Amino acid sequence: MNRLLAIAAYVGIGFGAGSSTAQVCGWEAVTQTGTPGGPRLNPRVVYDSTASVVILFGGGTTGGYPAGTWAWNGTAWSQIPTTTDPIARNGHAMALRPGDATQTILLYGGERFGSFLSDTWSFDGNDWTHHASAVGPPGHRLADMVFHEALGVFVHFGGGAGPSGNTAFADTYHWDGQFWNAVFAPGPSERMSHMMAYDPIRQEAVLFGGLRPGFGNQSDTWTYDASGWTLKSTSGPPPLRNAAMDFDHSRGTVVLHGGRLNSFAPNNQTWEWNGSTWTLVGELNPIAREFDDMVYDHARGQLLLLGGTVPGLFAMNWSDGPSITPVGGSETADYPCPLTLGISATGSGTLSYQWYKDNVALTDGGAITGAQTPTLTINPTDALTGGGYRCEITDTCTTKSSGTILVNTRCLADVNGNGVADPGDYTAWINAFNNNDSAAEQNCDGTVTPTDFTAWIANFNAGC
Ligand SMILES: [Ca+2]
Ligand SMILES: [Ca+2]
Repeated sequence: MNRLLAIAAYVGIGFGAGSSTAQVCGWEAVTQTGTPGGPRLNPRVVYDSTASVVILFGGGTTGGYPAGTWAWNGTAWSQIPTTTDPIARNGHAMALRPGDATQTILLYGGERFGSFLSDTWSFDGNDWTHHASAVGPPGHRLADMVFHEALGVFVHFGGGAGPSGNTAFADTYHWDGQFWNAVFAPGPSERMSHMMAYDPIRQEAVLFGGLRPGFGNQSDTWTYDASGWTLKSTSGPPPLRNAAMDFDHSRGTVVLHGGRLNSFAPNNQTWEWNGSTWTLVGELNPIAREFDDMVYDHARGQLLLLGGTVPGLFAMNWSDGPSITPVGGSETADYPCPLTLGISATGSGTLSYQWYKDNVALTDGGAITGAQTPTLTINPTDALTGGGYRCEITDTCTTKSSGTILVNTRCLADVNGNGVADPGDYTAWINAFNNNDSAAEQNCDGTVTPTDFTAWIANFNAGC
């Protein structure tokens, strides 16, 4: 009999906000073609919702400052054929105002060969415009900026400048589309290399950490809305600068990765902010990195990480391993008829399977086929077929086991069900046949016909 288990059950993704260290697959390398894939320190990326591409500008390499405005479409990078680009730089502030009619990417400041820039540019998806008369914030490099959807303005905070480059500022500026406006908003201390993201659910900008010259890295979390800055937390990630942070629209949380610790070592942690508390997602080696940037790619539904001290483009995989159906159950093997146990699973990448009986791994051979596939078949079954069966499924994240499927056995020759093959089974078979009772079925074809009598004799001779 071909029996696929029909227990409707589902193993969901098993963590939620506020839990302890969540198990996730982590950052997975994305195959990319095009040139901007190499290491770039302090590049800036934003998501262009009109063209459904990620826009990259700037970043430093050992060879200097790669030029051009680049678009990522999910598989390849291509340079946008602009007529004018801002001069190539790194450590600039860049953010995007979404909306088909209003979309603008705003760029301010940065650094190039030790010079601090204070020019303001906007990009409409096709070309850049230099706002030559705009007088920008005093923090020229390693500031951060978001578009604050609730306030309808770009919000720029902090940054460094000065002769040594290590004079930091605590200034909040709004860009209204034409001018920079200083805002009196007491809040975070002066700093640079901090991280900002906009949280559209809680309608606030989020700021974390950064370097306060003379005081080291900070670990405070602030939010910014119409009432100004609010200190939300002083616990969570360690004191950090140069990390990457953005809002993950698939999770509804702000995600932070990497950065430089006070020890100067790169950080390998990923953290998640739910509006009130930070949760350590995991220490996701081997990509401890700093000077990277992060963006949510709406078209692909992925949080992307790129740039920094490690080459490559990475996407966050929040999975905690395969989902398996069913989670368990019970089954009866009418021996010697075949038994089929089926399992289905979804997960990341190519799945591999391994069936176990009573926690001993099964291999193909003899009566067993499919021991490393979703479907295990035992043909023929016998009195020893009974036991606890389960299947382990491995995806790119981890290995998980199905629940145990308890297999009981029943001897087909024992038609009268008294536990032994005895002469009474002959009479019982005749009665079952005359009544078209399924107990008369002996040759595993699922129907009761006269040929089942020959099969019953064979089954009887094989014994129970
Ligand atoms: Ca019997
Ligand atoms: Ca039959």
